[in-house]
Amino acid sequence: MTPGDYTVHSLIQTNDSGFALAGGKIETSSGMEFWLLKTDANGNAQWTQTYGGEDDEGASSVVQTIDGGYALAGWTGSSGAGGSDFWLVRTDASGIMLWNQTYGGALNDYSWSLIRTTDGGYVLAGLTCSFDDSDGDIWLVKTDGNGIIPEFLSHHIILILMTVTLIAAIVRRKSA
Ligand SMILES: [Ca+2]
Ligand SMILES: [Ca+2]
Repeated sequence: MTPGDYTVHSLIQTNDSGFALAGGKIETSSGMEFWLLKTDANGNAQWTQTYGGEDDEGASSVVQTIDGGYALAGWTGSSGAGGSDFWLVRTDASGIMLWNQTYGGALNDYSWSLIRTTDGGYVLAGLTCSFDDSDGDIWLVKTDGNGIIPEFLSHHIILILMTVTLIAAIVRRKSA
């Protein structure tokens, strides 16, 4: 592939009877990028957006969110924990990025599928070489509506509770 080339990996119908297509676009300066194209009901392009860093990233999935925005998932080599990581990008209805999150370990991790869950969160599925037994495992990542993995959240809550308990114990000892 050369600069200007595209790949398409995902197609959905949007809530205005148009379509959204997601994949990768090769840029001259920044390698492959996430690429999102919105069309009207007749397939006429309305707008297109790209997202990414200096290294390669590719979008494998797009879903529409309740507010008319979009969530794209795929992989990025530009940020994260090392190699490629799962990458989740949330946009508004015009494709402007609102936030993004990476998930993964030191080796290559590729997200190939994305769904929106009934609780307003997301589930990404793909391949992980970071958290596997030998030559790659399937990896499911469940996040809340902000792309945060709830386990991380509960770890933080436990840490806060432990800190509060410790401070309370110190205060009790000092006042005793
Ligand atoms: Ca890139
Ligand atoms: Ca990784």
